[in-house]
Amino acid sequence: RLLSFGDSQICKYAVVTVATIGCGKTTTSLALANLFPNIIGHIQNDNIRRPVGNKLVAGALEILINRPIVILDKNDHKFIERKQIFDDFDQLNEVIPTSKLKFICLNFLRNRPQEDKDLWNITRERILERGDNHQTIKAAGKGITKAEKIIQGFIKRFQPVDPGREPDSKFDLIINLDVTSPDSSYANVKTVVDNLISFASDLNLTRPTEEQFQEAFKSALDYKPSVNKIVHSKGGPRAPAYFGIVIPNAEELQNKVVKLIHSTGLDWKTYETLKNTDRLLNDLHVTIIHYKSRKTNGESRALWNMYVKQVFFDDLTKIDENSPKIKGCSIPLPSSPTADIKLEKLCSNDKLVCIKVSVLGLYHADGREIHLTAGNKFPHVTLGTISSEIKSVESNNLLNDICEFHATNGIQCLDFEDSEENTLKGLPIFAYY
Ligand code: DGI
Repeated sequence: RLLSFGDSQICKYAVVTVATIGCGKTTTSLALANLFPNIIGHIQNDNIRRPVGNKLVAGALEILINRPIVILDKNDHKFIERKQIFDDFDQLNEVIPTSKLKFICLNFLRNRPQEDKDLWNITRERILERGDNHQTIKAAGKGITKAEKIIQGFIKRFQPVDPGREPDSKFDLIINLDVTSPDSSYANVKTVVDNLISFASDLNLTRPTEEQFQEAFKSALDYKPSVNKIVHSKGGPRAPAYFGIVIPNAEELQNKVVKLIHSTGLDWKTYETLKNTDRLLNDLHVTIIHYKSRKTNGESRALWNMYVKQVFFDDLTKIDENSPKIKGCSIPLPSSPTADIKLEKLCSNDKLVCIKVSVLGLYHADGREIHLTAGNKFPHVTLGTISSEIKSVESNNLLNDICEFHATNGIQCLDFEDSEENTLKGLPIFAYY
């Protein structure tokens, strides 16, 4: 592939759309592809199987093998999304010399203010007319449909193209379009063609006739989008509260703990209290990552997103989030991923007892490793707390005191022996809602 490109002197053009829903991205893209079938290819984000990841850019690069222009049809309404496109090209493109790869922005919403009534009215009307509100579900209490809520979300989050800063400064050409007139897309197609003729002069494009424009546009308008077009654009099933690792045999683990305590001959008062008050937990788990961790910093947010949007996305889509029984439940992930853990340290203060563990690895059912770290700084199993007011999350504080501050006051600790017996393998991973 590297060689075949070398033969050609022409440039390759990645056309990136920046818009919100209903601005006519797909209509414009299809019309352009109709006009220049051997030159312009089109890849649509909505038609890519979730999780999309870098598949949009990967697909665009495939198209660029045989055609000089590809349109990446996606809203890209935020800086971070545009940046992602550039980053994905950087990472995936092994064929096209950087100097020969040009980026063109189709700027559908030049300087649109965020609370733009015209934009809202026109795109909303187009989408509702298209019949995308197939579920006329009213979004809770607000009196608007799910489709309308999604359109509104995109408009609210919209960040206009700013050529003075990255990532938008990386566009080689920005074509400003308009969406306010009733047949804006038709005019936009012509604007794009004229710009391509002059900017991509190496391609020697011929300007189509008025008739050809009309024909190409008409068949683009007739296109029936897949059901996904709106509903999926927001991306994803409901996120769980956390992902965890099941300890399938709680009794066996408690026996290991008792054995360890006995081996020292010391009193573990809190553990005794838990046993005598029947507060040792029967369902034990290790939290891998919690939804709330997103809030702590950008890295945690990215990690959470990896879990939810990439690694376990297909699992989450299979879980029936509308089931009334889902809240408060641990649901085994349908693809049956597993984890290996090692018991490290039994820890206790006057409130709780827990085991510090290390997560040795997470695995898909076929044995492939999931290359993600645990989001929890100190993965652990809480064995029990002395009252219902003391929540299991307090184990984190105890472990933080022990591991970060080497606290000893009122604290008991015991190391588990580093042995096979204390390594638990193939434990199921679940989502807790
Ligand atoms: O979500 P987008 O890809 O940005 O928008 P789309 O091309 O799917 O267009 C949304 C709907 O609006 C679709 O039914 C086609 C229609 N449409 C597109 N451009 C125009 C248009 N309708 C009118 N009246 N005028 C246009 O210029």
